[in-house]
Amino acid sequence: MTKSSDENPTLPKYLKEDDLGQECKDLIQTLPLVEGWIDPTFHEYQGFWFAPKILQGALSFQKHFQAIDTDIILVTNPKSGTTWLKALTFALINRNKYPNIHKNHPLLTSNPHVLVPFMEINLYYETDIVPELNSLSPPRIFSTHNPYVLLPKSLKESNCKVVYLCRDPKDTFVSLWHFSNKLREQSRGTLPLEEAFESFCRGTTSYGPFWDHVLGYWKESLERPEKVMFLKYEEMKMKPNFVLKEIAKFLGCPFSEEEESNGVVDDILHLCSFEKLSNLEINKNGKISSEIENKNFFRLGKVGDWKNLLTTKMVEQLNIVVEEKFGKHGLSF
Ligand code: PAP
Repeated sequence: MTKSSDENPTLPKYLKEDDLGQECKDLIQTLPLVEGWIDPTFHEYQGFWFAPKILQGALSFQKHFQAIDTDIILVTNPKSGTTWLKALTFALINRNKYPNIHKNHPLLTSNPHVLVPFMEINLYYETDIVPELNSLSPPRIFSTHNPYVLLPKSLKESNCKVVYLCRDPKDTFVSLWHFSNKLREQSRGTLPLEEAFESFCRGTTSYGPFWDHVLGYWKESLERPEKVMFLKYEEMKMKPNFVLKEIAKFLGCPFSEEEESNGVVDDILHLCSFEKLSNLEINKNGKISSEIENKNFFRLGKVGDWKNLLTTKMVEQLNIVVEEKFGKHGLSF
C-alpha cells in the first residue's frame, strides 16, 4: 500500500489529505480498504469506494444539503461526460441571461467545473464547513458523482430534477485510466493498464462499482421518470440536437419554435462542443481549485477509443461483466 501523500509539500492540492476531519479519520479506520488509483487508498462505504476526502465531502453533502424544488442536480460516474453535461446545462438554463453567446458568455472564460460545482468535491469538501447556498438564485445547478444511495434525503424527496449521464464502460475505463495517469505523474507514475483494468472489473474505482452506480440511477429513472432523466454519452454524441431539446423539456424550459429557428440550439451545442471548449485559453492553461489542470478534462472526446487500447481478451472480459450486471435490467451500450 502506498504511503499517505501528506508529507510532500510540493504535491498539488488534489493529492493532499491533511485537512481530513477526526470523524472521517475514525470512520475510515473501520472500513475495508484497497489501493486507490490517484489517492493512495479507497475505502468502501455502503457498497461504494471512495478516497478519504471524497468520502468526507460525500457524507457532509448527504447530511447538510437542503434541496429546493427548482434545483438541478447533474450526476455522473467519473469520466462519463461530466464536463460536457455541465457546459450544456449551464448554457441551456442561462440562455436568456447571456444571449450574446459568442461574446460575453461565462463558458468562454470559466471552466464548466467552476460554473457548476461538485457538491462533495467543491462545496462540502472542507471539514466542518457547510456552504451557504440559499442566496444563489434559482434554478441552482449542482453536480455530484455520489451514488444514488448516498444522495441527501431532501434531494430525493423534493421535486428537484436529476440528470444522470452514463457512458460505455469501455470508454469510461479508458478515459479514467488516462486521467488517473496524468494526475499520478507527480506521485506514483503510470498505473499499469492490466492492474487498472482488473480493478475496474472488480469495481474498485472512485465511486465504483461502475455498474452499481449506473443501476442505482437507471432504476430510479424507470420508477420516477419525471424526477431522474437517464442519458448516454454515445446518444448525445450521435444526436446532440435531439438530446439537448429533450434535456430542455425535462428541465421545464423547452426551446420555442422561434429559438429553434434562430439557431439557439445549435449555438449552445457549438459553444459546448469539445472542439470549442478545449481550444479556449482558460481550458488550455487554467486550473480548477483542486489544482487539476483544466486541459485534463479534454482528452479526445470521442466514442470508441477503447478500440485503441483494450486487448481482445479485455473486451471479452468486460463484455461478460456488462452483460451479467446490466443484461437483466434492459440496459446496454
Ligand atoms: P469528470 O467526471 O472527472 O468531471 P468527465 O468530463 O466526465 O470528467 O470526463 C472527461 C471526458 O469527457 C473525456 O473523455 P476522453 O478521455 O474519452 O476524451 C473528455 O475528452 C470528454 N469531454 C470533455 N468535454 C467534452 C465535450 N465538450 N464533448 C464531448 N466530450 C467531452
